[in-house]
Amino acid sequence: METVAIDEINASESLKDLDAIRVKYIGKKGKLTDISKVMRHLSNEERPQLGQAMNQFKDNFNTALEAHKEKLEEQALAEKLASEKIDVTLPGKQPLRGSRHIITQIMEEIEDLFIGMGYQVIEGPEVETDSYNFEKMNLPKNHPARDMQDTFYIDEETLLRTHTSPVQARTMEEHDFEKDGPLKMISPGKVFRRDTDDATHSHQFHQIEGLVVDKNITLADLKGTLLQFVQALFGEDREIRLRPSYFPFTEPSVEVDVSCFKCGGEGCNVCKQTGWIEILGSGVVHPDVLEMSGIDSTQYSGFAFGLGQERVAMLKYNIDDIRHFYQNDLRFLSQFRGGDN
Ligand code: FA5
Repeated sequence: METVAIDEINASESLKDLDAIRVKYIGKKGKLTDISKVMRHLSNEERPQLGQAMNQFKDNFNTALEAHKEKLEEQALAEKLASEKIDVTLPGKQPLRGSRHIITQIMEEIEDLFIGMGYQVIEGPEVETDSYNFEKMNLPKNHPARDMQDTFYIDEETLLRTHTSPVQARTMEEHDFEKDGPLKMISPGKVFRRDTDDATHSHQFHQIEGLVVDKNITLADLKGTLLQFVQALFGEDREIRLRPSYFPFTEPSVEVDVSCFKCGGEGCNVCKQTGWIEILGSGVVHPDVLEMSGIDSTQYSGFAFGLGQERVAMLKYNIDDIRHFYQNDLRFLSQFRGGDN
């Protein structure tokens, strides 16, 4: 029986078959159990001989079984490894990488520029009071110039700020010239106007406010600062032009134009044949604005400016429609990866 059993073991091709052979021979109802049943009919001399033979069989059977089981397991593992082989030379799946939005990039570029000139970056609230947004900017209630900025009101005294200029008043009120020295700050952020959306207007957009207050600050300081800013952002060969304008919070007020980046001033379709493109509003801070924020206008003077970030980005990258910035179309956004490549 032993030879037959061991042949069966060695011929079996799976762990399942092997287990069936084990049950058949040494299982509870197996052949060995059958043989042991004859034990009681044997003589006292024969019984130990049979017992010994059965133990011998069991030992040899188990040894053969274990050895074959190990072989089958090794085979199964080898087959599994072969079928699951990974080809590491296959190109991997490229994960989609995001980058900062173009408006954020422009904002950070402008912030870096002004930080380099010694300015602080200060943020203000987007939900603002009528007092900071208008009154402290020299626009009392019912002043006709309020119509220049159509407004989202929350209640009579609360609104979504229409420009970043209220941060001027907030900063001036807190500023202590004795302790802090000259005031030099920029303030980037979201602003809101009840404007109809078109290619150059959005009801929500971004501005950067700039404010410098100290003794003897003049329009010449404004011009020098903005020339440096424009040349750093648009190129060394850019020039600026100041045009008279009106803002209730600056006197005099000026619109600032930059020489056209496409034609260099000769006139083309981008600058509408004028050679110049408008980029921001600015001026010398109105003495009443200084006084309303607790600054003595007989001793101190200042300049301020406010530029639209979308407009700057449109000019810098020749983008024809402001709505591209907000539509989250990756075909547009992925063209401006900046330092995020
Ligand atoms: C102002 O908002 C003034 N607070 C700027 C200022 C600050 C003047 C300090 C003097 C001193 P204005 O309404 O012109 O000004 O807006 C400034 C810039 O915001 C514009 O030049 C333009 O670039 C941008 N802008 C205005 N309205 C929109 C709009 N609806 N969508 C996109 N950009 C706009």
